[in-house]
Amino acid sequence: MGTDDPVDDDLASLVEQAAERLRSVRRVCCMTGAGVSAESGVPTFRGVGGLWQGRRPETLATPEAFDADPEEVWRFYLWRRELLKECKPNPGHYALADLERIVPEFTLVTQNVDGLHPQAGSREVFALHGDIWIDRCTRCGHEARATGDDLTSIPRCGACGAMARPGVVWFGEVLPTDVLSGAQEAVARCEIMLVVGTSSVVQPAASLADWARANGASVIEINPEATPLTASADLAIRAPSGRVLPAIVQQLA
Ligand code: BJW
Ligand code: ZN
Repeated sequence: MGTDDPVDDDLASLVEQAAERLRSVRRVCCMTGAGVSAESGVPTFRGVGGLWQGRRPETLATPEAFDADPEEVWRFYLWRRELLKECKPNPGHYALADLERIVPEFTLVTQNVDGLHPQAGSREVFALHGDIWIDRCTRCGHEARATGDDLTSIPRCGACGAMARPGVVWFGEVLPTDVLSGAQEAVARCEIMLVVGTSSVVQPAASLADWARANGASVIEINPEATPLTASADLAIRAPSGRVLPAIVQQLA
């Protein structure tokens, strides 16, 4: 990967270091955040472009906001479904699906609700914050997968007719127990934890990397920006995941 550009050469050296570390272990866990889908055109939550009509997503992604104004919250989610219909997995998603085949024990944990990891071919995915394409009944809990054909009306339950809500985890809500415990198990067992495209501020996801380190794993962060995790990471690669992950896979294949 050597080039005439010193920046590219630095990146190439970091990629080689990451590949070298990955080559020497059997158990790898990767946690992704919104940044891994940024190169697919999916807006991130925080930072530039992370706003929705002047409101921070955090003020809409709560049970209180939904109780106060379900139409407003549904407009936000229907708009995002509309946007996602046009988005496809990017080389970063595909590289993680490849890693699952290359690494003897590989677990993917994602905070993303966009479904792009399974679409790229990742098979075992612990989706900590749910799935934006699920409609869950507010009365009986019945769940149905949205087709995306009608993105103008508020979905209603096919079983009892009550209003549905998006099948995602909002602030103040508990993460699905089986998903979180599956992720925690993989984090505790892994020898390397990759943390890709997350600002590492939302709990409990943000603590998983600390837990991996406490259990003896090394942490590799891939993110163009520094985060609260960067200082404690064993290796931090400051570049887009759609560029870095395929380069790592290329070294391993
Ligand atoms: C690139 C890139 C490129 C750009 N390549 N990278 C302990 C302490 C303090 C508070 C709490 C605590 N424990 C719990 C809380 C409360 C709360 C919390 O964490 N608050 C903090 C924000 C202060 N957590 C919760 O409420 C959680 N529930 C819980 O813990 O239950 C028990 C409990 C409840 C209450 C009190 C105590 C315990 C639930 C959290 C649910 C989060 N839900 C959301 C919305 C999901 C639905 C939806 O999509 O609408 O999940 S919020 C939003 O943030 C979404 C994301 O999954 C999550 C994380 O965001 P992410 O992925 O990191 O995205 P960004 O935008 O922040 O960052 C993108 C990154 O990508 C950036 O760094 C870029 O640089 C980078 N990037 N381009 C690579 N090309
Ligand atoms: Zn129902």
